[in-house]
Order: sequence, then structure tokens, then C-alpha cells
Amino acid sequence: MTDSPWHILGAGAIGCLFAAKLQRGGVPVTLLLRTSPAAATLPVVVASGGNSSELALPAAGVGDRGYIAQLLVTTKAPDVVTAVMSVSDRLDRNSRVVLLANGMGFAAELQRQLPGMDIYSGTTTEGAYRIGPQRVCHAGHGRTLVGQPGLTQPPDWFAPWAEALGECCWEPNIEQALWEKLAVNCAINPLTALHRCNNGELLRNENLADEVDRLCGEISRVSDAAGFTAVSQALRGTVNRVITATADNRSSMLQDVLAGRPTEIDYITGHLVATARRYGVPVPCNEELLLQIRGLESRRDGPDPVQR
Ligand code: KPL
Repeated sequence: MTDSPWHILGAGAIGCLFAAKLQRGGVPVTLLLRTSPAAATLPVVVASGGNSSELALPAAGVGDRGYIAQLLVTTKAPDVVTAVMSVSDRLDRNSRVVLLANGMGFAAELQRQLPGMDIYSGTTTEGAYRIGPQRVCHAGHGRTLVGQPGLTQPPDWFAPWAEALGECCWEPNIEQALWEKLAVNCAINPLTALHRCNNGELLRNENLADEVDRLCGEISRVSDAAGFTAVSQALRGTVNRVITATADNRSSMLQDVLAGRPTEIDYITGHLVATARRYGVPVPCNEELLLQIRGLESRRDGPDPVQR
């Protein structure tokens, strides 16, 4: 089965970047596209640090037939469950599924819909964005963590991944790693989307910095209640470090809002608020942001004029 291709669902920037890295490292891949492609391979260009390389990546349609032994899902969070369910008749209990999307909540949702499925979760700080159809800019080299709750040692399939992807590690405590990323995203993404500012503004602007403080206080209390004390203790420092390292970036949520796309708010702040309710922890600032971003989404009428 380790020779079977990794089918990649979600041929956006991260999907194409991972497909290219895996194929270059000798791991077979197949991009799964919404409609069956005219040719068996798709040319994908990856630009990085002034150089660019083109690869011919095998491609197929989600509606095509054939067993899927290994599936990597790189869609946006709200699309994960629907995307996997669209190929569920091509999977069985021996298939392995790696979910690499921002936010939390979809893995549990999927496990409910596909009981017994071998699901892994990942989180990455690789930075990539699309510069055209099948053209990706690899903007920042990052680290990828993959794991499965309760599995301390990496399974056999993981070694070729780690080799092909470079900075890619097996994470025995993947739930904590996902929670830490969620906590950071809760503190940064909704505020930047609401105020339409780059990440760095959250430290430069005093009022926004105070808001980040309040959000971090609430997120830390939920983290403690949920048993992620290591995350809560370091949170404000971690958030400051991420804001500083990504000061000139637009958060993914701001990019979604500006492009008139649905955001990942329900799987970021929505997941935090649901967890807070389960533990009876008040999180009024996060609840307010959740409502405001949902409000922005309901008024969505296409791309922001500055983006057209
Ligand atoms: O993960 C991010 C995102 O934008 O989704 C951060 C770390 C906030 C960088 O922008």
C-alpha cells in the first residue's frame, strides 16, 4: 500500500506545494480535481526564491473510479468533510486519510460519518499562495507536524513523507499541536479580518494589542480547562512571536474576506467557543468576534472592491 499514490484533495497552494514536494521526493501522488482532467498529468509550477520549476503531476477527477489507499486533504476547513465524503465510495477501512487544514472539529465530524476510518491530522507553517492557475509561490519554508491521537510512534508510511517534505515530524501529541495553532489563529485571524489589517498591526496599534491581550486571556482559560496547560502558559509570547514573524502578511481569514470567500471562522473561533461552553468558561470577546465574522460572511457579495 505504501507504493499506492497519495491522492491529494484540494489542489490549492498548499495542495500543489505538498504534491510537488512529495513527488520530487519519490512519493507517488495524484491530484484529485473537481472535473476529470483532459490529460493524465497537469503541469504545476512552483516558484521559490527567484527560481521556478515545473512538474507534471498525475491528475484525476473526484468522480473517477478506482480505490484510494492514501488520501491527503488540503482543502479549506469548511470543505473537508464534504470533499472526503465525495470520494467515500473509493475508500475503505484500510485507506489512510491525512487532514491538513486550518482549525479543528472536522476530524471528529469525519470520524462520526466514517467510523473506523484511519484518520491522521497535520498542521503546517509552510507559506504558499497561488500566483495563477496551477502556479504556486512557496513564500516561506515552514514545519509540518503529523500525528494521530494515541499513536506515539510514526507508522511505516511516514518515513518517505518526512524525507520528501524536509521539515516534517511525527507529533505524538498532535491534539496539543493542533490546539496551539488554533489558539494562535483565534488571537490573530478574526481581528485582522475585521480590521482589514496585516498581522503586524496587532502589535503596532495599542487598542488592537489590548484586544489581543483580552482574547489571549480567554483562550488561555479554555486551554487550561481542556488540559492544554503548556499552551496556555506560553500563549501570549507565542502569539507575539507569530505576529512579529508574519508582520507583513495578511492572515488567511483576511484573504478570504477580501476575496469574498467563506472563512474558516466556525473551525477556529467557533471550535474554541464550543469547547469553552463544554467546560463552562466564559469567552465574551471570542463570542463577539465569532458573531462579527459570521455577520461579515452573511453580507458577502463577492470580492472586496480593492481586490477586484
Ligand atoms: O496561520 C496563520 C493564518 O493566517 O491562517 C497565521 C499564523 C496567523 C499567519 O498569518
